[in-house]
Amino acid sequence: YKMSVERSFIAVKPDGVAKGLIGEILKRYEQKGFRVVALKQLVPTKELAEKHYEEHKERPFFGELVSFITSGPVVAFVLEGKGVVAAARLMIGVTNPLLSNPGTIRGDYAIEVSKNIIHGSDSVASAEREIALWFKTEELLQ
Ligand code: DGI
Repeated sequence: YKMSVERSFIAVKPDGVAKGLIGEILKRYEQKGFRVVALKQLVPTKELAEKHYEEHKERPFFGELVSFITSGPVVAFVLEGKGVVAAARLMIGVTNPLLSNPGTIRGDYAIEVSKNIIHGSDSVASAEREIALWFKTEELLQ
C-alpha cells in the first residue's frame, strides 16, 4: 500500500512539558523513523490558542481548553514521513487517555481528557492549517 509523504503538527501540551515528557515523546517519533522538520518551545498566546482550537469554539469546554494550553510552555514540532498524520495519532491514542491503549502516549502517561499531554493533527488538511498557524515558512526545513 502506497502512502504519501506527509507533514503533521504535534504539540507537547503544558502538562506534558511539566511531566518531563518532551524527550520521551520526541524519542518515540524519532525511533519510529519520522523526521523532525521544525521544533520550538513557546507559551502560546490566547489568540494563537483560539485559532488552533477554532473548530471547538462553540463547545462548553472551549474556555478551559484555551486557558490550559496557554498556561505554560508548549513544545511544538512538525514531523515528516510516509503516512505520518494517521501514524502519529495512532501513537498518541484516543482523546480520552483512559480509553487509550497501553503503549500509546496518552495510554501510558495521562488520565484526564483535559490533560492529555499531546496534540496531533487529525488530517492532512488540519496539519497544513496548523503548521501555517504555528510556524513561519523559514522555520521549516526545506
Ligand atoms: O484530537 P484530540 O486532541 O484527540 O481531540 P479533539 O480535537 O476532539 O479535542 C481537542 C482537545 O480538547 C482534546 O485533546 C482535549 C479537549 N477536550 C475534548 N473533549 C473534551 C475536552 N476537554 C474537556 N474538558 N472535556 C471534553 O469533553
